[in-house]
Amino acid sequence: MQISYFHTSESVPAVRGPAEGGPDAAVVIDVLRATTTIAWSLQNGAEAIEAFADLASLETAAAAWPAERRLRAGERGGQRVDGYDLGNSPLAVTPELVGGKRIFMSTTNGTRSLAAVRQVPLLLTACLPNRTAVARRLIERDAQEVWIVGSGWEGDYSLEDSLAAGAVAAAAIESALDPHPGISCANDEMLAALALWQQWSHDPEACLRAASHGQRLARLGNHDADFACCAAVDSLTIVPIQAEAGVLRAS
Ligand code: 3SL
Repeated sequence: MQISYFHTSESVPAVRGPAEGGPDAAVVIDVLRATTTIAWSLQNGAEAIEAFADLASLETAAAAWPAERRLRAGERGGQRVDGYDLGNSPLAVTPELVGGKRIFMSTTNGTRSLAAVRQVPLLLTACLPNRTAVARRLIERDAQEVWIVGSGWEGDYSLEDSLAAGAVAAAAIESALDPHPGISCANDEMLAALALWQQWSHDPEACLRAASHGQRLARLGNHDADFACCAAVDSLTIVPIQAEAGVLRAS
């Protein structure tokens, strides 16, 4: 397995099919907070997450879904979009609220990264809570060419997504059984992310709080519970997987 890491949706190359040398698997990461919220929504019984890069397409798709079985989750600039049912906190997606519902979701950066790799045959989302479960799934599915895609912030690098990319790759290396699938880092970004994980794995929450987006969230109000939830390494075994274009289900 060869793993490459791309910091943002903007840095992802044009996707080609596996037969043309493109990836057979992609893993999208937005630690703060979209992919953590996606994992917790599915853990708590949401029927699916349907992700949109923009609010207009979200509105159209949500309007076509039965009102009693839908929730609209919208975040811009770290805050809930006015009039939406949910923002982007993993603490808000309780079983009582999301059970059986489809969540129509758009966030500033995370859902754009999902859109960038939606043609890849196996598309998963990862966060620190499910990083080992995702790594094991890649091994079980015998993924050969894996792209990990961070979300960053409006086109710029983010520390916390790179930390989690390193955490997923480290878990893949640790989980690889005999015969060893030969996991290797395919670009410098992946090697740097692994080094970042080695630096902060003893205290990932400190890394999230030090990151520029962590500081942005802290300026918006008390996000202590969000930080703790997003930093809880290996607290979930659920693996969100794209079941149809733009639709993520639990697996
Ligand atoms: O950028 C995103 O997609 C969001 O996850 C940002 S926030 O954590 O909800 O502010």
